Amino acid sequence: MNEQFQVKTAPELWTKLDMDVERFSNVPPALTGAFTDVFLSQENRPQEMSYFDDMVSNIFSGRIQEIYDAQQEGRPVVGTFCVYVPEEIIHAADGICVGLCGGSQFSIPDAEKILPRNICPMVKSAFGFKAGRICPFYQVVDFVYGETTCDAKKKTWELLDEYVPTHVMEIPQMKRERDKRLWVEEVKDFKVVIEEKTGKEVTEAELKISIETMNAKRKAMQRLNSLRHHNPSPISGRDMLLVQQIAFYDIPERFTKKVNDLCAELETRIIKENFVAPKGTTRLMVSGTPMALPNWKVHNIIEKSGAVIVNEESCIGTRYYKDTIATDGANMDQMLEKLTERYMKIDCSCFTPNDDRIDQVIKEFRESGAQGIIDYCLQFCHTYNIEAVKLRKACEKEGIPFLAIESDYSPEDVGQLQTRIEAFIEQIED
Ligand code: BJ8
Repeated sequence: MNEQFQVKTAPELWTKLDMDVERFSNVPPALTGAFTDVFLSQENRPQEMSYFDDMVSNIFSGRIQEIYDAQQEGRPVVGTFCVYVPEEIIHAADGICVGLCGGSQFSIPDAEKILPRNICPMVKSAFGFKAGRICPFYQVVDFVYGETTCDAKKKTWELLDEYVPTHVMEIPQMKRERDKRLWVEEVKDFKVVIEEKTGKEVTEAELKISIETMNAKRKAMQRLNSLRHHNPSPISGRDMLLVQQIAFYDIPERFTKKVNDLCAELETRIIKENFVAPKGTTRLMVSGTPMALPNWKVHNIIEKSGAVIVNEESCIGTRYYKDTIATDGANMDQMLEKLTERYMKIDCSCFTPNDDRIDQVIKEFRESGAQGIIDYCLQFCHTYNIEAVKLRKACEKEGIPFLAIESDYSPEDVGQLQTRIEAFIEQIED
């Protein structure tokens, strides 16, 4: 499959978007190389993965052109950094929502000219893309919507506003009744700002359609995730991660169809006993901080060490799709309340207490048939790092093998991580 894989270029389009075209020209060949190594080196991949491979091939060209064309027709493009920002409302106002979390080392030097070095690489990578004008997604957005989840993010938005109009919504840090009321108010304000920006009032009918569209997307991802739980696995963890990353860049309806097509193929594969990893392969689950495209580092190490990843408890993973929105809201206020209820179930470590997440990790561990958990924390992410202490205790109590790792986007710790992960797999196999 895909022997000619190449990440395509679009210098004319990039020029229109005021990018640093010369510098950015280095990115497509580098991404081609990384993608070939991580994904195309795998054997017996599902045929339907070719759509997602094509999405990567077109990520800086065809997909940007689609977004650009829609923008020219009057549809505003909104960048987001967190799964707490309600995309249903953006979609209902005919806007386009794209996830802008940074998963690349490439933009970090640009960020470190301005930001302190000792903050989360995801925040630095995101900021560096805009500061250096080296990402077409950042250049095509009309404005961005940040949030007050962690300190690194909320203070970076103040600086990012100098480069691109940056709005911020307050996410509560606790889940008491008064916090829930605050969150409903924030979502209502969010709707007003989106309506002002798009020049289009969100009607009940449009919001209902949008909620159903996103529910269908999340259900397709739930279906896919439960199929991959089959033992032996019909799809690799690397391919699952890729699908979950592309969820933040694609047109929702098209993406849902392609995920369902992939599910149908996996169902056939299971019947035909056509698996990606032989029976007896060590099954691991990853939990923790999100892995934004093209952060494939840990998945690549784990699966090249001989294990298969069978679940991601992450915002680029189950936290994004485990819950859907109840559709029985009779009017706008009720619909927004149902929407906020679903969002409040996202158990980000920025909340305190956050014991629901610990329970959820254990639940997903059981459902996925994993044999151990690797908790992944981006460097300097204090909330996930500290929460790993509680998670470790809970895993010890349940007898679940547990490994906590902390990493960034640089290749420097690959050898050390590999040694620790291989030892963890051996410990499970013994
Ligand atoms: S709901 S996980 S997407 S905030 S890793 S930038 S927390 S220092 S990404 Fe997240 Fe929303 Fe929570 Fe999910 Fe800060 Fe930690 Fe970095 Fe993080």
